[in-house]
Amino acid sequence: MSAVIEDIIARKVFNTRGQETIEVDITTNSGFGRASAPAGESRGKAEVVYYPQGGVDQAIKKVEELIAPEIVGLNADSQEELDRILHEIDGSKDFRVIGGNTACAISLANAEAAANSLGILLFQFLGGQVTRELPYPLGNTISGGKHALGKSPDIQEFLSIPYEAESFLEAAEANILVHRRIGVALKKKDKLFGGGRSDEGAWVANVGNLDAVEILADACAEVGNELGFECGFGLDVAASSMWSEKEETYIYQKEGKNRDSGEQIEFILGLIKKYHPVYVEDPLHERDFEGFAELTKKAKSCLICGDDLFTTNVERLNHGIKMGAANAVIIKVNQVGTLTDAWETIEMAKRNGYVPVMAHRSGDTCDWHIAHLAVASKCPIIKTGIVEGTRIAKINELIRIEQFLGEKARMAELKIV
Ligand code: 2PG
Ligand code: MG
Repeated sequence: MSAVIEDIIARKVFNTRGQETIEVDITTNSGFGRASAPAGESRGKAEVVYYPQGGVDQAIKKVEELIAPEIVGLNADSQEELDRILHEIDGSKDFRVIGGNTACAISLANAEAAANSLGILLFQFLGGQVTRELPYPLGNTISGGKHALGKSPDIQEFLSIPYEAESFLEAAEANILVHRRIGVALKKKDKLFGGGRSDEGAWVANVGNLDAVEILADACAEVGNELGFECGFGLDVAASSMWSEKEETYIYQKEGKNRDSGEQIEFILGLIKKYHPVYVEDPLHERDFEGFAELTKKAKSCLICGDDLFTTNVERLNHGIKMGAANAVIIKVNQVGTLTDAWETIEMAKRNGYVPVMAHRSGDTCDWHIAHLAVASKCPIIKTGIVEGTRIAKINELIRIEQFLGEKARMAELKIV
């Protein structure tokens, strides 16, 4: 069956933060796809530019005037060709002409339209008929850094990952239990805590970094004991947000402390040794490949993941691999623009023993496509929150995929190095 693109429509919608974002509809002669783009708050400097000058309104104009004439008539199942055309129309290195979020929404809407035209689900279209592995959910329980206001921790995310659950549903339930238990623990620790939550649905409370790590570690251990499988935890330090270029130091505002690069490495290694997290993201700022390499070498039984460090960019990942900078990489399509770009990065990661982690953005929409991308590309981890509507949209889609796969469904193989 063919899937010839007949129409493309772009519109302005809003993300969780109420910021304007772009949504795209693609109609083929036999199907339909819709996708919208998310937005980060703690962005890597090497990410593509989200919108052309003039913002979402200008991006919509570009879709109508520049992009539609080039892609109407194309076959939607030629994803790589479509993504190549988007690069060609843009002509820049960082999508500043049409906008990386414009490219992201078109690329995803097209894949969805192709799958829909063929009468299959998106993960089957991108991953093939034999795809059957579900990722482990890595979910945010306490927010800090740029994702929270007031006296919250400096570390951006305190994450739960039930990496021994036997099914996705079981893992999602475990994360919800951990999140709930942490809410109760925070009320005991912070008398003024009123149950406030961040954009990602994680708690926002007046607790220190170490208090938050302890509360998280305890909650994961307790829930793990109750459920009878290991419930690990992790951190997204988002260290670029703390790094002062001028003073060459990490500023821990909450703690009232500064740490230079060496002290930062020691601090993170100390946390790993004492609390045994299985995952640490962006422990150092985005230009410190050397620091990353030193930490990765010394850290035991812990994934060291680059987000701002790699920005899903294949060249930056290649550089990191050569240096031994990490052993996991965050994948966010809107950091690079198109599905094909993200796929290249995932493939390079896998060839080199890096764990690819499919991820949401802090400012997200109810778009659930990353659920399918994680399954299709066999990412063993998806980082997409635990509660809150735009996160639940992805979690619930994974529950549907698991049910759809029935007895064939398996949890992905995840080795914590
Ligand atoms: C991160 C993300 C998502 P943002 O740093 O991993 O949690 O945050 O989307 O703000 O970049
Ligand atoms: Mg991050």
